[in-house]
Amino acid sequence: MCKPLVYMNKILLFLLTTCLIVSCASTKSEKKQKPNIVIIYIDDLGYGDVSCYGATAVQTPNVDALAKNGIRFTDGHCSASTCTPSRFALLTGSYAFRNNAAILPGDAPMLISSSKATLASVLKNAGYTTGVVGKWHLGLGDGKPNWNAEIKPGPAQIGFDYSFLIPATPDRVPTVYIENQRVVNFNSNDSISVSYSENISKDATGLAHPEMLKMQADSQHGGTIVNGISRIGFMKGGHQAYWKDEEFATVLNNKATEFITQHRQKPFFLYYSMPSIHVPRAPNARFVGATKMGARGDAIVEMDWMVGKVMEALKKLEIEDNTLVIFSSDNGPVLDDGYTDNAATLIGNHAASGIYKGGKYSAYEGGTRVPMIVYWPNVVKPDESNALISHVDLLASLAKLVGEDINKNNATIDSENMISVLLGRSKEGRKLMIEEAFTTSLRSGNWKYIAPFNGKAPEWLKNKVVATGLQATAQLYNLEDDPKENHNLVEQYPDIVKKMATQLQKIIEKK
Ligand code: NG6
Ligand code: CA
Repeated sequence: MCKPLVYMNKILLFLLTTCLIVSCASTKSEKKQKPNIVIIYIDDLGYGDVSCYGATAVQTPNVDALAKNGIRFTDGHCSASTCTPSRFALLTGSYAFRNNAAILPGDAPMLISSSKATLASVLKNAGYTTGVVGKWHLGLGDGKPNWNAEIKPGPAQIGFDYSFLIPATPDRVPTVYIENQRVVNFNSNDSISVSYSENISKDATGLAHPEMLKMQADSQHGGTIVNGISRIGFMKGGHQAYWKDEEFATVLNNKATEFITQHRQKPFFLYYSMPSIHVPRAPNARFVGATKMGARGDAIVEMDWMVGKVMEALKKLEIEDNTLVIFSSDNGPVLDDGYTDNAATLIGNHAASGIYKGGKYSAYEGGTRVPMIVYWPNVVKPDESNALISHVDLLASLAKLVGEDINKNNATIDSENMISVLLGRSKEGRKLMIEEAFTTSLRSGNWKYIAPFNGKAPEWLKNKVVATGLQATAQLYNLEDDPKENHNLVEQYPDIVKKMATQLQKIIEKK
């Protein structure tokens, strides 16, 4: 062979080998680059409750830092204006009405079937170690859970490798933590039973002994007293396992940061579901008096501290750059939610829903439009986005991010892949989006159609239905001119009403 040809061959061989090495290395590093994912889900935090969304009576520097260096969404929504439906949608990518999901009592069976794809199972399939810390409120066990044994099905059956839970809500029994399906500090000589229909315990109740209470409560919250606070429901036994509400921040943050530390070497997914600022609001003494708004304001400051500590842990472990953090809330704000903690009397000028009307339970924007921030240093550029987006979209979006094909295993029909919106590469959000309250609303651009309310709401909400936007006849608002939803345009735009009612019905009937 002539010399130049041999030479050429050698060069070719060299180039080929280099290409191979480089491509192997890049697949390897791409694999390594699968980001950790942390969803920080706050309970009952309103659009206007943090300073990066306009609050001045309370400062939230840690949340603000996420917003300043990430994307601050201005039309980001939880799926529903109450907790269980919202969380069902967040985890399964399906609207809650498909499963008749409503606010659950603390002894409800597990709501999500283990055959359904969830954020946890999808990310687990993609090689993630998955964990949930904090408020669950999606039911546990089948039938009435046995709190004295392994409690399943639960998070483990829908893809979570690790769980440390407040089983329902801070105001509902059982008032114990559950770690990996077992009650923490369980004492077999003091077995636990729970009832939502009758008092099965000899322990004092708030209704009978208001003098024993740290804060007074309404009659629904007048059940068993735990830690000086009466709860919804009755509980017998489990005294050694009782939580102390004032310790939530530290206990849960320790669990969350332990999980992060333990799994820092491989991609992990943490669903950190903080119980703040849900009632009963009992922030730690360190935060009492942090604002002039009483317990609700102080609980916001405590929540911000919790966020700061999680971020500090990621920084210390040098994994912050490879972690996608999504911060949001499960429903809009509420002031009086059953306890006398002066949230309403001390509110001053603070607008918990920002400029929006309504809050928790409401069909108006304040019900589901919540702070939503996406933070991922060096990947997500600081920006603001007015794209219309719902938490129901996180399943399809995060699946796409980690290269999972959710359509192959029991796909979701509601979740839309919005990953480029989440990462700030596009501002084109959803064309149509449902907001759930005790009725359903449809957003299409700035138009909002609220379907007539069929009268199905809990007894205790009955005197608030008008305030929560639940009306017997349809409503139509143009949020561009009327973000506060004050002018019902049903009469002026019958064609739009008809069109949107049909679109909504079509989505509802989708199979
Ligand atoms: C309601 C409770 C309320 C709160 C809510 C759940 C009454 C009168 N009110 O039933 O205090 O616990 O349920 O909140 O019982 S959520 O954020 O978990 O949806
Ligand atoms: Ca909530």
